[in-house]
Amino acid sequence: MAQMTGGQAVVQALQREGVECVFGLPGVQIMGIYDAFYGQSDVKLITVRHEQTTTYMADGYARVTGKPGVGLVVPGPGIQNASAALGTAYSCSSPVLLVAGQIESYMLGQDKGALHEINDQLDIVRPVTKWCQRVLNVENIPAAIHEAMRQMQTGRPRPTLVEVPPDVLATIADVTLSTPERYAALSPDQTNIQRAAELLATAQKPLIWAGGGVIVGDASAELQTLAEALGAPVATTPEGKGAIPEDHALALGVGYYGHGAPSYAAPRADVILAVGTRLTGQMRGPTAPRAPQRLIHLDVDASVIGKNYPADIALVGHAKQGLQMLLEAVRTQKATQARWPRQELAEIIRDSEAWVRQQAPLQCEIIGQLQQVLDDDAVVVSGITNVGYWSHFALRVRRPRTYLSASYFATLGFAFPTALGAKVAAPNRQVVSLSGDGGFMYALPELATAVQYGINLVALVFVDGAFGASNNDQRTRYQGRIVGTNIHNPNFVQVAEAFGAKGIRAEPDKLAAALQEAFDANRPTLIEVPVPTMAPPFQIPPRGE
Ligand SMILES: Cc1ncc(C[n+]2csc(CCOP(=O)(O)OP(=O)(O)O)c2C)c(N)n1
Ligand SMILES: [Mg+2]
Repeated sequence: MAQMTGGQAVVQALQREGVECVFGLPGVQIMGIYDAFYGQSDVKLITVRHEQTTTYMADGYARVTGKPGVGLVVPGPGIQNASAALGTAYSCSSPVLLVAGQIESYMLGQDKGALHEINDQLDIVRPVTKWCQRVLNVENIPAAIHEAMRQMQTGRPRPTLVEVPPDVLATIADVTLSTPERYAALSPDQTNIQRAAELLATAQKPLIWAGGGVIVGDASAELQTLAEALGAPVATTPEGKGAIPEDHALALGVGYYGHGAPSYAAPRADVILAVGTRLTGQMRGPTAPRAPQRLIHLDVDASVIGKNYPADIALVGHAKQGLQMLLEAVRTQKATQARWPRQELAEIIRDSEAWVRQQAPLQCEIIGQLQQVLDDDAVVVSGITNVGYWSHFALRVRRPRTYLSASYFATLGFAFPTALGAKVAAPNRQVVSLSGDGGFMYALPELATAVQYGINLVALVFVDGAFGASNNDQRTRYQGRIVGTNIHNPNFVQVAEAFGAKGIRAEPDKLAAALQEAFDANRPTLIEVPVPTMAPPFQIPPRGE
């Protein structure tokens, strides 16, 4: 027990739980927390230029490290500004704790229009958090932060929020810090594992769909071993990209909106094992599971099983434990010998690559240039931009936690600020964000943050003078009636330089050299790449539709 202010209790509790860095933006109600960062070096404070970035950075940090990321914002508009990023973290099952201010506790619930007041503020974050709580006593601050950590490290990790009024932050009390814990994983029911193993072992053509849950659950090694034991090809969702090295003979790559090698392989499978994926309803056309295919669904979140597609066998548990148990059970079975001939898989991949090259030649050129200079452990944040979508298919990713997408939230503007957080987590690795000219502008002022804190990432900005996906939609679905989708741009190279960052302009076929120059400079760098407006894969109908 020690005497401290509420603000100090927040920072000390975070430190106890292993938090090394907080991404914040100050304001009167949270100055008690800001003050507690003064004169200590255990927890680093990075101040950004818009609240969305606090939470995007916390998310990028969390996804690269696997540890919770923490943001800090004022109430009302602060929380609202952060909420698109909170929703992104929610859709990506990312452990992000947002610490938020409140109005004075004696003003709560009266809707008198206090500074930054939103009456019942927690109600607006409930749909995008797993758990949220108001703390009204200094003594309860460590327990609330501990519970947030527990929520994010058990079951399906999703964002949490703790709010503390300023008078509570200012109060001095005897505070006992909580002891950090390691939490047990959830194992699926052994009887169901046995049934699943029998089904898999007798399958002619088993296929595995690996989603973000494999990566979040650090189950890549188990996934690969089971795939090898079964001779089962592995399809991934964009969120699961990197769950198996994409140069592995059993790796099919990403299936997305009915495209990619999984769209050729999935219809031929007789038994599908889905792991850590909700099997999105966006699995259009040939990628969607359908009868008489048998579906085994393993997920730590029981509510996603059977939500989009009915499951024959439900396995509720963590991916790592579930896959390990399946492997042990499969090894006791007499496995069917004739599985996917290597030749068949090689042909599927060849056909799929040919389709991608034919549909998206310039995007493939750009992604090929990237691939030339990216290390295996480079982190790529794939934004809501044309090259971002095509990189789901065309970029070879070899490690988990190195390819970050926005999942079903598809949050325009997330790539650059999320990459800033990724670079804080991995300062000695290459970190690259892929943004369009529309999306990059959402967080453009954070170039200042990158320069101020020496966050030496590379931001690629694809400049087509348009909200390209919407513009292409008008060209194709609305008979070329272009309205409100062209955009005026600054000279991005000059903008970068005005911020004190490095700016480079590179044609698509010169991108590798520009990227190398950026990595060698080891400074925050923006590379402007002129491109025409191109078709995104989700605007191309899948085969057979
Ligand atoms: C927050 C949010 N607002 C709007 C959209 C809709 N949207 C999806 S893609 C897109 C255009 C993006 O333009 P740009 O960033 O320039 O990328 P491009 O498509 O041109 O490559 C828009 C407006 C979205 N996904 N998210
Ligand atoms: Mg654009």
